Amino acid sequence: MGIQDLVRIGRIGLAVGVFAAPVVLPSAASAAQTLTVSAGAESPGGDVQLNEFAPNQITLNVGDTLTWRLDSTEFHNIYFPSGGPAPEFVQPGPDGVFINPAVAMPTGGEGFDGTAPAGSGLLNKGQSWSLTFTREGQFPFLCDIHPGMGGVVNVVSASQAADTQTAIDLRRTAQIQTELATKALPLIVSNVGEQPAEGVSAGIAAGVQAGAVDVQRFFPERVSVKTGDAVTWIWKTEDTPHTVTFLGGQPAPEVALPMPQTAGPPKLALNPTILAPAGNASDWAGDGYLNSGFLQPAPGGQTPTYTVRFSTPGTYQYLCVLHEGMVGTIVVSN
Ligand SMILES: [Cu+2]
Repeated sequence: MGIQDLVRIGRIGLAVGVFAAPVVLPSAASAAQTLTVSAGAESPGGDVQLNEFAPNQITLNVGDTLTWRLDSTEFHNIYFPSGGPAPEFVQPGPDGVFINPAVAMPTGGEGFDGTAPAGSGLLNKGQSWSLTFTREGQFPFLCDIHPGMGGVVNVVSASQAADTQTAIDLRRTAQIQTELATKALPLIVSNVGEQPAEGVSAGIAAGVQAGAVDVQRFFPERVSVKTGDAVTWIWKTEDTPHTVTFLGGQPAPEVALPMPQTAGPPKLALNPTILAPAGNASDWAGDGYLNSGFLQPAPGGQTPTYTVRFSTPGTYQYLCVLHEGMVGTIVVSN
């Protein structure tokens, strides 16, 4: 989720882990060095999100520091479970659905020896997080938000060969360009839209995805129908939730709401206004807030769809409130 609002709230209300990228030391043979990798990547327009670390296998010498820089609109965290469980991103409770503080907030210190978890907290585009590796070993890490997004830091003794920034940059560029060319482009080109169901005039794919490659678009983006026609959106991704939201002149709702606690930092609740369906989709007159709610199947559940019948001529913009720039237009004419 490119939830700028959430992280903005986090920066105001919480100490979300933000560290300035350390200065890269001159590459003297035995001096500890700082190397930088990407957490997340994206197409130039940002509509294709690559939910992966680039590169995701890094070899360091003991004492070296690795910096992860957020290079995507989608937010991520970096978490070293150190043999323990990976925390869930969201936690449903009796009073709402909350972002897990173990994901949202930094965990551990600046040095890491693999004996306890370490985590960055939520990072937004341009932010970075660094960890200095003080012991040899193989240390797996992951993003708690995106299933399958992970990597390994391999820490070797000072006398063994380790990565250089030049080698990392070459691997990063090759990885990102390969993903965009061989996965994202075919996904986009092959998605010509969805067949409408019976009684429906147009079908629209709400996002398409192949593993780490997440295309955050509606296909087709612009659809023309007649008054009284219905349009169905079909959730086409593998795990990314989307919404179909007509704002009806209102500002886009915040994705996460800080809920003050009697002690400690506020809890971040997912806004019920975006989680739940709202408005009369079976006969929408083109005004007022109309929302699908989260389009994302329960495990093993059916593919979600959302159908709106349009009763009033007009040109209606809609968006996914979770993904910046994911927009579409429905033109309704007599
Ligand atoms: Cu979306």
